[in-house]
Amino acid sequence: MSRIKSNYPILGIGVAILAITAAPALGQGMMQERMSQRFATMDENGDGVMSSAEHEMHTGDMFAAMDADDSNTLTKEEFMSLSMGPGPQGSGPMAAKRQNMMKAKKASKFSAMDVDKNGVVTKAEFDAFSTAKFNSADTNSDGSIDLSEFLNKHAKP
Ligand SMILES: [Ca+2]
Ligand SMILES: [Ca+2]
Ligand SMILES: [Ca+2]
Repeated sequence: MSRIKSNYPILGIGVAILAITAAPALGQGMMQERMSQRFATMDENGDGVMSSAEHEMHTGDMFAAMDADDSNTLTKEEFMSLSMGPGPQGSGPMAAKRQNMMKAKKASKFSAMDVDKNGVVTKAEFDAFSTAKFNSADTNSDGSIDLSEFLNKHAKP
């Protein structure tokens, strides 16, 4: 029994070292894990691929969720207010920097979607953008997005 007991501290150090060296890879793995989960929720029928119909359904839901006043158009405020806030990345200067980057990215995405630059994104503009995104993610052009295509698009290191 005493032998097993004395082995524990060594095991503990080993795990600690492993945790430190694996940390950067872990962050990426967590991202992939999150994206895999997101993919699974979008794959409604669970056949392992996201069809364009499933994608449309999902983006339609997203649009409806953002369109707070049901006007069938998105203002920049509506778009920016989605999934903002502290989030899982925590607080502190690094998190704030990351949030600002995300904000800037979202703002540029909004203007990319607002093709006619009238300050609002209509459902048609949103759909056109989503379809273009779907097609660019579908690298083998089989009309659906499998997990590897999805990860390639969303979880690049
Ligand atoms: Ca599916
Ligand atoms: Ca517009
Ligand atoms: Ca595909």
